[in-house]
Amino acid sequence: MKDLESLVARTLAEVAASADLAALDAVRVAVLGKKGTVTELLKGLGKLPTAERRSAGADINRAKEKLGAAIEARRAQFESAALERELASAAIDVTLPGRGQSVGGLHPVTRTRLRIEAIFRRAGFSIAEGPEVEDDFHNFEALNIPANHPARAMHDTFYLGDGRLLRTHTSPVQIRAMKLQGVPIRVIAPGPVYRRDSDVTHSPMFHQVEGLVLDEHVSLANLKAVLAGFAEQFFEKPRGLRFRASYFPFTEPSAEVDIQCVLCDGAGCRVCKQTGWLEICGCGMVHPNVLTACGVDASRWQGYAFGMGIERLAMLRYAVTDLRLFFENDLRFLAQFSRG
Ligand code: 2NL
Repeated sequence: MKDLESLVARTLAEVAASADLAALDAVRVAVLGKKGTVTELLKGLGKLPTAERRSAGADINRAKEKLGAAIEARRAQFESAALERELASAAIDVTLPGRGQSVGGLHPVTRTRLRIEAIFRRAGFSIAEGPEVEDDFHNFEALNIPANHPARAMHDTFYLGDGRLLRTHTSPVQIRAMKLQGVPIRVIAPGPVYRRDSDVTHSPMFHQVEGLVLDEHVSLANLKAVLAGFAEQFFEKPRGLRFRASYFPFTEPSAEVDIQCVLCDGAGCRVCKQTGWLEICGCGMVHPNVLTACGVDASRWQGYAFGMGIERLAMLRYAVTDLRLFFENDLRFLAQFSRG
């Protein structure tokens, strides 16, 4: 009985000293496990004289219960301490100030593209898209720009080295539309284009919208009316237009279109360089060679095409004087656009 008392005292001390759940479990196994000291004592009861057996059994069972309870209590301590630690580490300070939220918006170039698309959709145009990586045929050959044609130099093309290239205009989208849908056709092709050109007024990637209308009786007068209507709706005011004769390999005749300055109403300012006019568009009647290359009968069908820079239109509409602002994505700039 003396041994039992000291075993209990020693074990209680060990339970109190155990540093973690694993140490505690080692104590439990050593005392109460299948081969534990207390378990062995119980097994040995049979060898005692009958007279002592009863009270010894009661003593050992009391010791066993006492130790079991002490171990259980210590285990509960460890578990609640672990829970406390976890709660403390995951604590959220709900009194901290929030990070705030701000509403995003569409990029001014996107806003401008959507505005252009809406105007032309109302005028009966459909909207076509196509690959940005193109081949020589769709970007040049079909547009009456053969190899070694001086017009190729104008385009400062990015070549991929395997015969493919980054489209220098969205005309190839219209070439594909002509081949696929045939005539009559009334389509615009907005999207990014690429040119090896980078300075204050040129970006290697910019956005263009081209338009193409082919039918049996489409004339230059129709082109003038459509462009005048577009300019009036885009700038929210009727404007004078003037056509200057120009040259593109894919149109004949060709013209560049100026609009009366939207900032000074033609009086002369910094943006129009005191001329009162702004160039907004290149255009012309589609060259018969282009029609033929797309399988369209040039003796029956004719029409016009035009091309405009979307960034240029965005600059005029929003009175932005530096093209590069559109590509820097500085939120202090972008956050200023909420007008459609
Ligand atoms: C400009 C000039 C222009 C076209 C683009 C075109 C497309 C086909 C056939 C014929 Cl499929 N022409 N596009 C025509 C004239 C001018 O763009 O200054 N763009 C910014």
